[in-house]
Amino acid sequence: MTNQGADQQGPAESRIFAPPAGFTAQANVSGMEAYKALCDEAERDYEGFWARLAREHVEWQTPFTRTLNEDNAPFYKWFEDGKLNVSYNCLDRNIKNGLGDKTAIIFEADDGEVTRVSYQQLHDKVCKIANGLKARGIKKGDRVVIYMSMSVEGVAAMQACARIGATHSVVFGGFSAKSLQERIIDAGAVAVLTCDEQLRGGKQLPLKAIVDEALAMGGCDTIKNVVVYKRTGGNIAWTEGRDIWLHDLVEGQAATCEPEWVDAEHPLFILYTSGSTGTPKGVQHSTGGYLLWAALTMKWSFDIKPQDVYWCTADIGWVTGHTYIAYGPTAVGATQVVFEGIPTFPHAGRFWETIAKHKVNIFYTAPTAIRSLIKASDVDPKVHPKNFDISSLRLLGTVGEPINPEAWMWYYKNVGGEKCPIVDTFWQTETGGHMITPLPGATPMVPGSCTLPLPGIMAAIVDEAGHDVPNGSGGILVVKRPWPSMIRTIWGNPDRFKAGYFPEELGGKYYLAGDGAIRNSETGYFTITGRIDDVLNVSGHRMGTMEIESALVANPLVAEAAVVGKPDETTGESICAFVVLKRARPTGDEAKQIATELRNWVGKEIGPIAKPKEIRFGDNLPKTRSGKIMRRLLRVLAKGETITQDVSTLENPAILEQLKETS
Ligand code: 6R9
Repeated sequence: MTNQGADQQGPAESRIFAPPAGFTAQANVSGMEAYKALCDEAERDYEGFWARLAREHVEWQTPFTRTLNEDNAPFYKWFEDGKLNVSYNCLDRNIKNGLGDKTAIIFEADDGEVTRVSYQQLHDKVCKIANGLKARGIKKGDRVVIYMSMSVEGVAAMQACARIGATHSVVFGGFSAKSLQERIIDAGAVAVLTCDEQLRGGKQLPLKAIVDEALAMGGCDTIKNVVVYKRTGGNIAWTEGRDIWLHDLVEGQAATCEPEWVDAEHPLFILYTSGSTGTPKGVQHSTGGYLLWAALTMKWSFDIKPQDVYWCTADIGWVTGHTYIAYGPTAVGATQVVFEGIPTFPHAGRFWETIAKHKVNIFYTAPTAIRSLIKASDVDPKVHPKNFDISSLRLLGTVGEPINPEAWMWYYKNVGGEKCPIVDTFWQTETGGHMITPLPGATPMVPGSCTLPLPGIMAAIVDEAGHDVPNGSGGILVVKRPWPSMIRTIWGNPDRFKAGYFPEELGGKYYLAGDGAIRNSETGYFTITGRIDDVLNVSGHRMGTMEIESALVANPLVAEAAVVGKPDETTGESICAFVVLKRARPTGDEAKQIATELRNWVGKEIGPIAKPKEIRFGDNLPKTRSGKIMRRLLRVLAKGETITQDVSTLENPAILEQLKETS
């Protein structure tokens, strides 16, 4: 492990922005004293702190008596003898509290059409789907893959699985048939829920056809049902007996469904994510601990209030769409916008236009989107936020990657009008919810810093032996104590879970996030300096370099490939692949043509998001005498910088010259 962190003095950013006084006055966590009081409570009585919160923010069918079980660490158990149902907590509980007629979802379709769904209507939809799934023999403990676009039905499908105790695994609609097939097999899923087609940016994109292709690849015999939500009415193939329309599945089903009361540790979902080695891993989350943190962070980080209109622009295919669309907002009875489209259709002012249209108060998006919209409004001033009435905003958030201070300042000034706090929320698929973030009514903000851990989150920075490093020195980000919403295991691979997240080198007790970080000497604020492993972050999407390399070498033309990240102004990082072919090194048009072919190949193997932006061909790759590829040097070459490092250990230094340029 190496830390490619910021300079050892700590980040140079010195601007500091206090939360607006008016915001603090009304905030759920008001002022730093309130924040510190919560942190102190957690320090004083860790289990008591979590038990109190779990009783206050979750409704239990059977109360728990044991808060944390560490007997089989790192396979921690939280609230283990408690029973509950997530969908009951997100729907019935709100209806019981008088919110039945409140809008749960404002669905903003790709073409701008709006559909409003109340809590009662969402409840009925979820129950009908749940009953329909049960009628097809799907039951508690089964795995169900959801391969759907952004829709009310997508959220309802997730909630319906939760209602019957089936464990869902949502696969992002941008993944290829092969990626879908691998996930179906790994999860041993019994059903796939999908759409005929998805609608994005005015285009109809196939989903059902990709499911058909995935299932035809073989190995998916466990799949007995493919449920299809009709979104566009486009032409699709049909397998009798296996395929069923969603509207037929729910036909005649009751609008009530007794929730399946499950143990707090019951797996609510599996979500596949990339690691530094091997195939994507199925991150398994719990029911009780996960729900607690989804609800609580809505209240703490997003300061959610009953009258708010909240909008998270993520896709349900990513963890952000799980915690901060499907579960968090519904758990707290909020009204949220669910958006089907893309930020640039029909124009790059779509986000601001939609905020104005629905009077959005809380807006949560990714730095990559902000950066691309800054660029777009430089090119076309008409799409600049100042042309839209976005004065309803009171809080902004970012997630997915570090936000550079310039983009933060633009967001703060032009979107927030210098009156909205920004919560730069650091977290991961594995953490289930926010970990390090400003509290909007408490923490003074520094652009580019995710500031301080949430109360109860024992984040720290250590060296490679697991020893604390002083503030101002970079190191490895860890969490020293288990927390309720943490990953429970990797589906079907507990050894990989233990070795990967609780490595022996760090003493086996600390959760290893996989990111480098540094704390400011004066404020103690955290700044994330990026992954310390071979994981890339392209537009906030996580991808393993190994995965892309394996996809490349699976092509019959390719002998060897090495993939590195290259800093990119808009996407944060971009993928640069160095490739050795089995035939002579191509140049000119031939190189261009093969590069296109390989890009499309990766698109088929993994999905369009994994296509390398740049491919360079060499007769070989730079290797040490023992045959190890020197990725460090490739990173320098990718950036177009001159190599200043010692290359005397290289077997073949001449190769560096050849790999300097894009073919
Ligand atoms: C929620 C999510 C996790 C990785 C994480 C880190 C990066 C996320 C960040 C951030 C700096 C932030 N990351 N939020 N880096 N500041 N506010 O994105 O989950 O897809 O699993 O990615 O994203 O590198 O390790 P996931």
